[in-house]
Amino acid sequence: MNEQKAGFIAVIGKPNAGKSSLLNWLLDEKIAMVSKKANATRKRANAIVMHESTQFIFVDTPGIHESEKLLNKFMLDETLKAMSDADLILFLSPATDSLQSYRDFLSKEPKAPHAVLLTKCDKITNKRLLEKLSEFEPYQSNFKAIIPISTKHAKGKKYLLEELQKFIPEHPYFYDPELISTQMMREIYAEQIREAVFEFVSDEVPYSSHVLIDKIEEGEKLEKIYATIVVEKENQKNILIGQGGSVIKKIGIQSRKTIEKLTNKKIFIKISVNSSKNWTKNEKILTKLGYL
Ligand SMILES: Nc1nc2c(ncn2[C@@H]2O[C@H](COP(=O)(O)OP(=O)(O)OP(=O)(O)O)[C@@H](O)[C@H]2O)c(=O)[nH]1
Ligand SMILES: [Mg+2]
Repeated sequence: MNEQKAGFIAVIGKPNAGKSSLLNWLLDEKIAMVSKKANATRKRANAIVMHESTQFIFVDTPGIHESEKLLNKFMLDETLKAMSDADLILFLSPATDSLQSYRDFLSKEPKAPHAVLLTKCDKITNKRLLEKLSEFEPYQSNFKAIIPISTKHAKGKKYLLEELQKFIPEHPYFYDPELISTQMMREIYAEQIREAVFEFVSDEVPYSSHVLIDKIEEGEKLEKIYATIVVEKENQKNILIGQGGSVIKKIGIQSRKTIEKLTNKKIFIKISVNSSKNWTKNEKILTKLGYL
């Protein structure tokens, strides 16, 4: 038998680059929330992926961006921590974007070696892909590898893992190889509800929302989830509930469906909405909610 290898890969890139989609794609499971809107991910989350005798721990991070809000500072901090703990940094650059975010990343002088993952390659032609690869050529002394992918297709996963395997050190497995994530189920449930909030509510409301899982009741046939969405203002609460409860109903239905798929169980969800004044700027509340 081959020696066991195990290591951490930090998944980095600007908001909307496709980081959370990559984790879900690698696992064939939807554990991380994905949204068309930027800045969806708040906390580090991970996906444990086994390939031959290698255990990869992919660490999802919030997109790199600068802002004054305390919550956003926390998000940046999460990303920097993941980068410094990694054996390899995977820098995600959408094939449709310019190289500016990559240059910004290089200017931060990352401590660990990195590979570039060109994401969303289904959106461009082969000709454009070749041009894109040549745009990266001047930087080839900086990166260890450059790999084009698309999470819209199943193919490419094995090739990616084989390439990444080269950068993982010999080390006994960190986790039971049966595990797919070290996140608790309640965190994963909260993420699915947050994803639905991003889908059905616009403007600042999703960014002002935090989901608390108050209680989970596990029955033999049915699992009951009781959650609260905390927003910053009374009017945001009204938007989230919607006329006659229409919006919160949609959020409930969609998150129930995704959680049912994930758990293969029948799910009942009850979501309440509360407002807590300016929680994204309040140190005490951020601490209570587990961000600080
Ligand atoms: N066409 C296409 N779209 C993709 C691909 N990967 C991700 N997307 C879309 O890009 C958007 C952003 O994806 P996310 O995975 O949420 O991006 P992220 O980098 O985690 O974003 P933040 O958490 O906000 O930093 C979503 O609408 C995805 O469906 C891909 O390979 N092809
Ligand atoms: Mg994300």
